[in-house]
Amino acid sequence: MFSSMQFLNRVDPAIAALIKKEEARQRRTLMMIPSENYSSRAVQEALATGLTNKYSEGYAGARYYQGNRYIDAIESRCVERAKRLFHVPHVNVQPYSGSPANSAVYFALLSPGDTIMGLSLASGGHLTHGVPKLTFSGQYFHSVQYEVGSDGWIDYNALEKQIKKTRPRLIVAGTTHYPRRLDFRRFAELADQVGANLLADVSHVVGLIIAGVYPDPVPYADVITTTTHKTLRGPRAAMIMVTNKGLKRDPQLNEKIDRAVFPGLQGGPHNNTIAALAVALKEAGQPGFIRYGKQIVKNAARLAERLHQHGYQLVSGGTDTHVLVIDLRPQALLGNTVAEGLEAAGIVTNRNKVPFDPNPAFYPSGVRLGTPALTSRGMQEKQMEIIADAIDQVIRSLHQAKASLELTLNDERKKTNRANLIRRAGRELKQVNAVVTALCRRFPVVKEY
Ligand code: DSN
Repeated sequence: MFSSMQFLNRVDPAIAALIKKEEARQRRTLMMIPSENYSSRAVQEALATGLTNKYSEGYAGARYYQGNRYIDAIESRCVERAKRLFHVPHVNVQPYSGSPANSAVYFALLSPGDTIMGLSLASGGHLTHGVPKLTFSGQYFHSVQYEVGSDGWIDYNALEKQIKKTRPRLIVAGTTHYPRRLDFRRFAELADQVGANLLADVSHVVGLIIAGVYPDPVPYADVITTTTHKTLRGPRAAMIMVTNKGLKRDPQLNEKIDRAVFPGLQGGPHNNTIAALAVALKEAGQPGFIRYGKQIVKNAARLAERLHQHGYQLVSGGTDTHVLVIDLRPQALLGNTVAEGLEAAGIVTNRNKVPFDPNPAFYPSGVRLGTPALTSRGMQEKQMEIIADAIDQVIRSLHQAKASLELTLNDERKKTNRANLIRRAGRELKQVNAVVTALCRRFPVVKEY
């Protein structure tokens, strides 16, 4: 897609060939995993530089290694751009990715055993938001999770009761597949009532915040984390932002966050990634980015509307963000079958839990779709209708194939049965793939933003 790989071709043709195949796959399929996107050529060029050779533990002006004059300038510029774009007084751009960023916030603000509260995985949260047993955040802290109501929406009155009862030290307002906007003001009111810190994890929606189509948490949260490779279209990394509200509450917060990242949890920052993030932040500060963010939401709304017209049940009834989740229980299909069937047709999504899912996470009842990457390719509402029709055709053909093979939901857990089912639907999936190919040709992957 973007790489010339002049040297790699010669030194390691096997890896070069696999990279080319992956880039070709990204070009000829519809990237509909809502956490994925296409970074620009400029971002990728910054990543593939000699900055990866340098160690620079510490922060600009206070490193533990010599030779950091230019690294300091790059990191400082990155920080300044982030501060300007988000209107916050302090940013740490060193976290390697979202999970380390959230862990650093916990390390800075909490002691083991403190109560944290986040949205459950099935309701749309993230592993690091306190999922019990499986995760660091669920094992080292006393984790209380909140859920959406039976309508798929967060019920803030129920949340208030839960917060008053459990009195968490830290509340996470953040999502990975909750399709609705969060009310950060309400979260802050509830957190203030029990003296809890409010962490907004805006990894999925950061680009929408920049575009003004999602609420801005800056006036309400103490700390904000975000990954930088989703709607922001940067490299795989993360940032931690401290707000004025957070600083007012704790004037040492900047230092606490910085010390938690380094030396608390990480060693040397990935300088090539930080340079690429600086580039992405510059791109996100252009007027075109605002149009981009608005279009993501318009596209998701149209996709949801059309799927709804086809009779699909969407979690929360639709979306007002970039993401939607189809609840496949009415179709009696597993998310696995649908995600694999869609992939066979060139539409790349991921299987996902739905709220109150009776099935386990590995065999969930939903499929998650998003529009950020399609929008980066320049697709608009008309294309979303074509894609919704294509998704419908795939799901209907899988449903029919399953009936003809007389498979149960339990049978569907077996990979070979799913492969059989997808083979049976082969002709229809091929037809859909022709539509996908035509769309991909008409909307090539964008190299410049
Ligand atoms: N793995 C990301 C997602 O797909 O939403 C969250 O970190």
